[in-house]
Amino acid sequence: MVRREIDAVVVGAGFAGMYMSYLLRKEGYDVQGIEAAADVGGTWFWNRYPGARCDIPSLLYQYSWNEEIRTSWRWSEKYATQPEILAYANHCADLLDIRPLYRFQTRVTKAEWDEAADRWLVDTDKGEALSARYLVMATGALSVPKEPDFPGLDRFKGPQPVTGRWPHEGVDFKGKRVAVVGTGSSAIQSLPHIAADAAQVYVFQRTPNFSLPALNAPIPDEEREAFEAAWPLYKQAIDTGEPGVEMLPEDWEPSDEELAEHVKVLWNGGGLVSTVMIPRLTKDERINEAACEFVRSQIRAQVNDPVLAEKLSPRSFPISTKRACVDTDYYVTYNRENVTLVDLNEGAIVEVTEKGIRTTNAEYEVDVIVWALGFDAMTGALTRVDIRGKDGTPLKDAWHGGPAMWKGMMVAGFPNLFTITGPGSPSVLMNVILAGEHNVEFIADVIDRMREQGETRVEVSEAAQEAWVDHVRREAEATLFPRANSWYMGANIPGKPRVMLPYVGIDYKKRLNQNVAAGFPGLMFEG
Ligand code: N01
Repeated sequence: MVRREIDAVVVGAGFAGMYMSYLLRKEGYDVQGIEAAADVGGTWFWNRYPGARCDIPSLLYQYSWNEEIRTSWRWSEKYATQPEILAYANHCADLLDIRPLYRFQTRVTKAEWDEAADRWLVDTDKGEALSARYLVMATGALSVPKEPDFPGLDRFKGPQPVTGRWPHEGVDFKGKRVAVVGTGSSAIQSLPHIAADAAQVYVFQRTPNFSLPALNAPIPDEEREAFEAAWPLYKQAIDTGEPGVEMLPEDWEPSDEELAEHVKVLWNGGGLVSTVMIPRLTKDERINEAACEFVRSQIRAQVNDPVLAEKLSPRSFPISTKRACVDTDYYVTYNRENVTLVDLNEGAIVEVTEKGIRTTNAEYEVDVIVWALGFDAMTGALTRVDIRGKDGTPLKDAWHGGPAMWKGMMVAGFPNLFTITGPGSPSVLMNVILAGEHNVEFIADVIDRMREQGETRVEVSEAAQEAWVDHVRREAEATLFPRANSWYMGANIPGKPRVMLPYVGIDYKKRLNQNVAAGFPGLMFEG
C-alpha cells in the first residue's frame, strides 16, 4: 500500500484541533486534519438539541490567542446559544482558512506506530493511508454519547433522538407526548423548550442534579467595555496560569452566617461563578453542605409541590463533584401541568416498548423518546480508535486499569502521540477552549524543539508518567470528587475503571510553562 508521507495528522476540527492544525501549518509542517463531522465545531456541531448553550460566559468562551478573531466577533448574550457558538467556530475557520487542511466526514479507523520509521501509520474509513511523524488526537472530552441499551429499543415506532447527536433537521415536539431520559445538563437545558411545545413530557430521573440559574441576558455595552479594558490582564493570567480574578483566600474560615451570605450573593449573580468563587467548596464538607442546602432551598422556592421539590433535590453527592448545571427555567418547568417527573428510584426502566417506556411500576406511552444519557467522557473518543503503540500494544489494553498518561497529553509506550485535554489534565474543569490552547501550544513547542534538534521521536518516560498519575490521584483524593458517581470518575459507564479523569490541581499551566523552560524533563527525545 502506498502511504502519503506527511508531518502530522490532527484528528478533530473543534476549537483545539483547528488551532493545532493552524499552528503546525504556520510553522511549515505538512498537516492533514481529519474530522468525522461534515464541518468544523466539534461538540457544537453535534449538540443541537433545543436550549443548548454554553455554561461559561461567552466573553470568556473564545480563543484567547488570536486578536483578529477576538476583535472581529461580537457575542450577543452572556451565555451563547449553540447556533451562535457554531457560527463563531465557522468564523474562526474562515479567518484561519482551516478547511483546506481537513478531510471531513472521515474517521480514523486505525493508527499503528511504526518503530523502524518513527512514524504513525494512519488509516481512515475512506480508504486513505497516511504515514505521519506525529499524531494529535484533538477528539474532545465529551464527544462519544452514551447510547441507550435498554431491551426493546428497536420496537419503539417513534423518533429516539440522542442529545449529543441531535438531528440537523430538528425534532418536532408540537402536541407530542415526549419522554426525556436523564437529568444532566443536556436534559436540564432542553426540558423547558420541549415542554413549551409538547402535549406531555415525562422526565425519567435516576439522580437529581444541582442546577444554578444562568440569569442570561444580552451583554450590556458597559460590560463589554469593562471586559475589553481588563483583557490584557486576563490574557496574562491565561498565559501564566495565575487566577484572572481576585479570590477569597484558600484558608477562608467563615462563620455559618458569613458562609450563607456569601453563597446567597454568588447565587444572585447566576452561573457557575456561584461554585468557583467559594474556597474549598470541593474539599470541605461544611462549606459544601452549606452550598448544597442553599440550592435545595432555592429548588423548594421554585417548585410548587413540596414532594416534587424534594425529589428534585440532590442528596447523594456533594455539589460540584458532578458538574453543576446552569439553566433557564428548569425547576419552574415542573410546575407546568404537562410535565411529570418519573422517579426511577421508585421503579427502574425495564424496557422500551412499541408505545413507550415501561418501568417496574407503569408503562408511559409517548411519541418521542429523548435520550440524554451523557457521554463516555475523556477516554471514549480515544479508546474507540484502534491505536497501537510500541510492540503493537492497543491503547485500550494499556489503559485497562485506567487511563495512565502524562499531563493529559502523552502516553508511555506511544511515541509521537499527543492528546488534547486528555485524562490527567484540567480539561473539563476549566474553560475547555483555554485548556485546549494550553495543550496545543505545549505540543507545538515539543514538535518545534524536535525539528531544531533533528529528532524524530519523543516519548514520556514510565517514571514521569507514574509520578504524574500518582500526583493526579493524590490531588483528587484530597477532595470530595470521589464521592460522586459522576462521569468525572468514569462511573457513568458500566465497567469503566473508577478513576478521577480530570486533574483538579490549579497549577497545571504553571507546570507546563516550567516544563518548557526546563527543557521538557520527563520526555525522552531520540533520532
Ligand atoms: O450528561 P450527564 P449530559 N438509566 O452525564 C442519566 C457537558 N454539557 O449530556 O446521574 C437512567 O450529566 C444519568 O443519571 P445518573 C457538561 O460538562 C455542558 O447531560 O447516572 N438514567 C444522568 O441524569 C455536562 O456535565 C452543557 O443517575 C441514566 C443523565 O442520564 C456533560 O456535558 C450542556 C442512565 C446523564 O447526565 C454531560 O451532560 C450539556 C440509565 N441507564 C452538556 N444512564 C453546557 O451547558 C444515564 N442516565 C455547556
